[in-house]
Amino acid sequence: MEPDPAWLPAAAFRAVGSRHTLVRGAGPLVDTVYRELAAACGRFGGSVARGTDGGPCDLVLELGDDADRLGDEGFTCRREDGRTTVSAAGGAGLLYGLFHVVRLGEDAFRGRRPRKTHVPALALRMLDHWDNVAVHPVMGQVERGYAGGSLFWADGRARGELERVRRYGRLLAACGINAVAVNNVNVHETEAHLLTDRIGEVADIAGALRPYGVRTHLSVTFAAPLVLGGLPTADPLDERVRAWWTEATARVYEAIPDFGGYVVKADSEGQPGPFAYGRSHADGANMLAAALAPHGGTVHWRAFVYDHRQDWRDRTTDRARAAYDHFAPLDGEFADNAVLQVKHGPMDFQVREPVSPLIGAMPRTRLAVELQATQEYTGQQRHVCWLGPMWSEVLRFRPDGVPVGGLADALVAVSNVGADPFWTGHPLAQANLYTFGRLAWQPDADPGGILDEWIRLTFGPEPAAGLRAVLEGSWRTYEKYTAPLGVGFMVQPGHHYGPSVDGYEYSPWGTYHFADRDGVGVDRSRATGTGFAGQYPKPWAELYESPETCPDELLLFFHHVSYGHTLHSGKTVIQHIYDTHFEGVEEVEAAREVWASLAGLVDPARHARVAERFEEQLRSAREWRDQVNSYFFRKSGVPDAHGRRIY
Ligand code: BDP
Repeated sequence: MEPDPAWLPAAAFRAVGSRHTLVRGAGPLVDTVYRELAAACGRFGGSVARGTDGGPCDLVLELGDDADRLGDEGFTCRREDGRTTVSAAGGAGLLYGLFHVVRLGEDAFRGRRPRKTHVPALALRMLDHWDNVAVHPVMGQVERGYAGGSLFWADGRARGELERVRRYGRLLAACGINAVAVNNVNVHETEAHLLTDRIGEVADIAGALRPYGVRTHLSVTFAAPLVLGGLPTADPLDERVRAWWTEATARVYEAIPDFGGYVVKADSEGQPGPFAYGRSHADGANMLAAALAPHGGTVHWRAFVYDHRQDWRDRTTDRARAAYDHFAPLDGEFADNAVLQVKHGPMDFQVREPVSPLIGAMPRTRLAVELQATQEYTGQQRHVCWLGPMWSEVLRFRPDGVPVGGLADALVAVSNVGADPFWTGHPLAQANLYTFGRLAWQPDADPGGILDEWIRLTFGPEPAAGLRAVLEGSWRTYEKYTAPLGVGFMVQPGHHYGPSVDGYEYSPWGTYHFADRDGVGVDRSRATGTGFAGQYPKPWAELYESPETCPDELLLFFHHVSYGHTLHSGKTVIQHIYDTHFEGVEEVEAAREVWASLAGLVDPARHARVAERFEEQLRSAREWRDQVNSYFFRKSGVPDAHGRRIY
């Protein structure tokens, strides 16, 4: 089956493809711009010329000289005297400018447009693929992947479908993403070799992504000097180890001159790291940073470090504290080309978490904020769950005056893409990828506007209202029928799909809700709990400290309260749980109806795939509702005020 063109169908190019265009400038990405236009003109009857010839034309795309202001990726767009002009200082900027005009469609060619400057707020807008090269016995080809196999790898080898990879790069460029890490952060034996003897396979992928301005990064194992180099140690302060990394990195750059750098998960969930040698995470990161620095590369060092073998009987150990406790004391110790990559929440990509207090706590450290586009905990691409509003809340959150989107150097998402013909399994999950790219470009953008943009580009105008109705509130709907009020988890252990009310309650993972006959939630206050609330600066520390001021949606993340506790909404906790779970299912039913009504307005294959997924979503939502409601009814003994059936 021909892969679905996603948000860049040929039709989106109608406006530019039917115009007369002039492309001025040289370089590989300018060539890409020209090729895109030539293909569009071939389809829609316009023409495209290259060079300085200023003959009659409607659209000019040119390399100008405003490098200081625009950087390599920015561009300006204006329209005067019947001509639309995009100017950029670099080829990447010109390509982004072209996609900007494509997004504007006919509007790009109407009336006057004052010159407007577009520059990405974040320099690095990156996807991390948790793709295994060899099929992992538990995690499969793609860890937490819900879109078929990997685009890059199959059964221990490069998949070799470079044309598909090229098309992927094109999609990414069209929403502003400029970097991809091509293998899993859990680096198993086979994957480790990508760094050395198998770097050629990575170079092929890099070659396919390069024409669209997407740089390639690699996840590496901290133990590489042991595993690949035959050294007796991986101690970051050992000269042999440092020399090994210097050498290995130089060879990577011989194969991939514009290689982006390394991603490292160290001392986390069983991955090796500097702790084994009594060294700090700054020591570890800086060793790799030193190897990368001469080549202009960056190390992304993940802050997801916590004890995954904790004693559930010990109520004082709090996983939420771990990233801050480990890393905040190291502020100022990381090299300039080391970026600390922090998950947006303190736990692990739950449907609702506060923003990680580590974000904002390290002003002298470069920061990447990590989101999860792959829907591990948000319905695994069988449920519709558009994450734009959640991500926007994170990016607008101000730990200490400056919003997260302004503190970060990079925005990273765990990719939700695979070899599936619809790219993301659930065709509507593409909206998450698109929204991620656009928010990374402009973190304060209105997510609703981005959603509309994606819908219009992907589906055209007719089904737009229905699609908006289906997607807009889908994250809150998902939240309603799953774990309540920020308490998190309650999922099936291991694969994390579907409810399991006590699945993680007596496990070593540090993910507890502490429900008993009297109440539910985790006391993370300073006064009586784990002290996590105290990791925030004012006013957040105070706001979260008290159940009276803590926002409802995070109440059970920060506090253990009785079922009769009254929320700001005026409802008791237990009645809120019942009401939201009934509502959530009703909202899925309603969305399914809306989707059904779009048959005929959406191409049949895509319509059928989504319709089929809605059946599963509804089944699963009912299961969540029944198990969560029954669980809390049995714990609390409090009946539903509306007398609805609880099992
Ligand atoms: C968790 C996933 C696990 C990842 C880990 C990570 O369950 O598969 O390896 O995050 O981010 O959410 O490293």
